[in-house]
Amino acid sequence: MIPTITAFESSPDRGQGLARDMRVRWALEEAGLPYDVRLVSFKAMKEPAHRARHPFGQIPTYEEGELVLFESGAIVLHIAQHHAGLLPDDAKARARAIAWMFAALNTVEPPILELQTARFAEGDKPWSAERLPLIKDRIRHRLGELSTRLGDADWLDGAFSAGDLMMVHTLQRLKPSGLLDDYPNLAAYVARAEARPAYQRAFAAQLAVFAGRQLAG
Ligand code: GTB
Repeated sequence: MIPTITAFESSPDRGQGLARDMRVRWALEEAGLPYDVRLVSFKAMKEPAHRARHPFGQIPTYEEGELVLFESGAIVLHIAQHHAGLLPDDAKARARAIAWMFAALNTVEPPILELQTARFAEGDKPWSAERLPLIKDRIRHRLGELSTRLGDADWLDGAFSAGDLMMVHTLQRLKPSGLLDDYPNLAAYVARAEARPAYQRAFAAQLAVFAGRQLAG
């Protein structure tokens, strides 16, 4: 059964792969699975038909027969648990890879999201200029710890896993800030992941949505 995912009809990142459907596309490509995409507008995302799939009116969602999922982490974990290529067979290594997925979402991503909020949603507030350096320090702290753990390894725990997929997509959001540049091993880690054929296919697929809209417009 070919799953259907949802993605932005018009992604604010202009096809740079930063929206979270990219994680799901990438996981599906790593697993070698075909998928369909339903594009949704910002208006449609908040309407009952989409809210039935996603209580918070967001993307991505994942439909596979009667199963409907939301939350990119849950979707990637579901794909990884049912198909080879994203989690190790060994039970302990598998548990550690899942821990890295949670680390990406619960430990590394929150301060990165704070930076986006402070810049784009609160940039005009009088306290914004004072808050930004504090958030950047929190991000640097996490990056330093992650950089130390990664060391000169290719991936976080042995072979590439869904943990790396989630971590890399989380770190990519930092690129415009320049903060990653101070951690050459993390920048190389992101570049290594981006060179994977599955990543390239997923990136091209979401970029094609943006390019198609440009042509149509
Ligand atoms: N925790 C959820 C998950 O992991 O699936 C978060 C889902 C989420 O934030 N979805 C966003 C969304 O639907 C898109 S990915 N937003 C619309 C809304 O809430 O109304 C976040 C995102 C959006 C845009 C960019 N960008 O342009 O760079 C990057 C990331």
